Amino acid sequence: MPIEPLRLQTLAALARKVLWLSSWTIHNANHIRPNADGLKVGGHQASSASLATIMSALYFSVLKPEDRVAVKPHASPVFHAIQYLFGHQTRAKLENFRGFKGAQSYPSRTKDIDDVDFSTGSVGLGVAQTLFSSLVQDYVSAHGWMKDRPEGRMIALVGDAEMDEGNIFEALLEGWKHGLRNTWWIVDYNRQSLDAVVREGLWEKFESMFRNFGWDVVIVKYGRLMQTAFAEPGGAALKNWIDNCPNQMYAALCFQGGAAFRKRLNDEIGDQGAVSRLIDARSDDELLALMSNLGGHDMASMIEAFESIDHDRPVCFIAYTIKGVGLPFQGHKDNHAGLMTPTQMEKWREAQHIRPGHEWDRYEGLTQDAAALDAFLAAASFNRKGTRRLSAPVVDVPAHLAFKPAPTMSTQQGFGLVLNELARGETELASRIVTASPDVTVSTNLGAWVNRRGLFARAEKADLFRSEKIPSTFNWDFSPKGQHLELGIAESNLFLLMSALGLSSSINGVRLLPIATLYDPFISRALDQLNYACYQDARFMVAATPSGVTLAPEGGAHQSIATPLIGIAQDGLASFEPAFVDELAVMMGWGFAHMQAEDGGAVYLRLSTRTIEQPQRMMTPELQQGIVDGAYWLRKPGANCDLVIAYTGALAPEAIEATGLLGDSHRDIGLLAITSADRLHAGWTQARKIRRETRNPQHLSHIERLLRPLPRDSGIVSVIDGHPATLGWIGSVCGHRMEALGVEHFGQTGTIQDLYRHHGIDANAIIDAAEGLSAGAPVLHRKMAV
Ligand SMILES: Cc1ncc(C[n+]2csc(CCOP(=O)(O)OP(=O)(O)O)c2C)c(N)n1
Ligand SMILES: [Mg+2]
Repeated sequence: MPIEPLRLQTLAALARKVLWLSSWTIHNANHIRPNADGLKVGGHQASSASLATIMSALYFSVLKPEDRVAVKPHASPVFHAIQYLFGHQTRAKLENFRGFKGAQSYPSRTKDIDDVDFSTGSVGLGVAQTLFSSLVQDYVSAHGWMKDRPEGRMIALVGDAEMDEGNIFEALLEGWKHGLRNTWWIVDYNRQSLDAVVREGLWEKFESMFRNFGWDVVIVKYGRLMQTAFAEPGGAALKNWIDNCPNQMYAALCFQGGAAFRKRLNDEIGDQGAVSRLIDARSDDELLALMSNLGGHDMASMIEAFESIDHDRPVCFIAYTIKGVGLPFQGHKDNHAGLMTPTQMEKWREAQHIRPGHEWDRYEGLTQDAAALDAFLAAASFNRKGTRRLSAPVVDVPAHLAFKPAPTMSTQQGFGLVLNELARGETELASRIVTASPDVTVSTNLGAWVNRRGLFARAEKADLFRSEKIPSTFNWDFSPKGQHLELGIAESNLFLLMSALGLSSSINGVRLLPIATLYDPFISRALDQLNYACYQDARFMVAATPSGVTLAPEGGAHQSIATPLIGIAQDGLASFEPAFVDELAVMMGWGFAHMQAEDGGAVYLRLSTRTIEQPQRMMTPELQQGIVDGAYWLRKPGANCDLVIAYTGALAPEAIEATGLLGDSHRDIGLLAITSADRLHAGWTQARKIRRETRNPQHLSHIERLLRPLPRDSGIVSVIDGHPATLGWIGSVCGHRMEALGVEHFGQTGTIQDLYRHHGIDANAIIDAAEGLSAGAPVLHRKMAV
């Protein structure tokens, strides 16, 4: 259907305004803001410019309230400019772009005020996030929770070089497996990256790849000016020249301008009668306007492309653009961080009919009537439902999560038992849990949960082994009611899926409680994805198992050393490492509540396959609090304590044994169970801050309350199956001498006992360390070699 001319004109005018405002925002931050004293904050005028038209088409006309968008990081100024025109962004924030509390360099869900749907920044991740958000929408829909809310399209604006990121391809494959729908990726095909001009013919690779995965591909190459010229006599020759012009050359000519285009065209096709007339009929400016009228800069072509989609299959739009279009450095290969000089800006300002001092005026320089523009923006379907952030009620979490106890267990096993118990019940909590695992569902003990709750797929699919009556431990039927999402091995997809599931209450208005399981060492494989999920404030639980060198039989390649430090350092992630299953049950219960709390976050449980003896004890409120706060006395020291052994996780038996053996030579030993180095450390930092701010010396953190009563000369030996620095800071809390044991090298295979001895984290190593710290009597007992 032809696009109504007035609508088209208005949209084109708004797109010009968006280009102006985004460039001005960057210019202001670099050249005008009072603190811009020679320190250029940059801002990517070129990278932004290439999306001004496409994004204006989307936001001002195409998007519906239920659609969600991930904007290419460097198009942030365009996004903010659009929201400014809508009235969702303030001038003060734009004037403070990239400044403290100003509009963010890259759109941020948590830091920006203008309703960013998905944060971006680390390229590739926002793109895949849209794919997983679409799968989550399908999940919510299949479970009957959408009510009468229409399904939205999950849309990514993608840089062409961004497509180099492998995580996008991993996601594509997963999307295909799950019958992806309602996903649009719009590639800003400006044929430039940060450093370079992209390879020739890249679009062909994109096209065949997307089609291969069942996507529709829409290539928007030529704008209306071009299409009109192609219809003129000689137009076919011009089109042929454009199609064959190498990317570098086209970019260089766009930079050089109309005269350069004329010379090159005349040199190459100028003797062909009709085409010469076509070229000669245009001034240099007109020729440049024609040659830079690629599809992505043509409002009519983009609207038409978007409105032509009449199905819910995923679509990849390849929109040809020029990086920096309309700006003096358009097409220059070095323009990624390019900034217009004040002189260039001044010239451009005049050309845009913008009066000095009126640069921020919303409609300055436009010929349209302000009231009509106001009405047009107010009527945009994007705004129809007001705020885009939804919410969902908090799901009740019982005070105690049950599990079937056994005298000896591993925490991994315990994790399976807690989930199995939840799966048996009919609680709201259980119905909102969604699990996923990258091909390690069985080996991370999720099997029992999946047996009871089933796998998710939009269409029913029975387990063939079961229908064929072949005995198997696992009866895995797929159905729209299933609660486990089966993923391929790629860990990247796991965390991006967690990011999507973990934002469901905000995006779909439906609370989900996602749980991921994976092998602990492979957290590093998708660390940026985990970081990204946390950055967006997605709420999920990760059970990472097995871990450390304790996974001995799994072999050296899988040993994880750094993950406890990641647990401490990762913002937005509360990390725990239980030794016993009753602790784990407390952590999981707390975790489900934390995942729903306003100021909560995601949760990481570092688990183990080591079977150890379980304590027979009551879970008192005090013990429960200690576990959640990060530590409790397994053996409380008295006033004469001269040694504390502090342990984490699977090394509990070594710590307990060493405590026993040291009993004869030490008067009074404390045994400190550390359940969360992360929360202990965070509490300590927080308490110091509060003390400084309130000048109240009484405000103590949990670790301070535990250690303060100890005599100053008692020593602390800490031990963890992970990097020793995880607990090494504890000595400085109250100034105790300390020796931190842990693992600093990996790769050696062996039995658990071999490896504990090799890495110096066994009972004897603890005893040796204690001896080194104490001035007291020599140790009488050591563990005999077996
Ligand atoms: C994971 C990651 N690596 C590197 C960067 C730095 N970086 C930002 S944009 C960019 C090039 C982007 O090129 P393209 O996607 O084509 O976008 P364009 O600027 O051309 O629009 C790079 C390397 C980043 N933001 N994220
Ligand atoms: Mg590019």
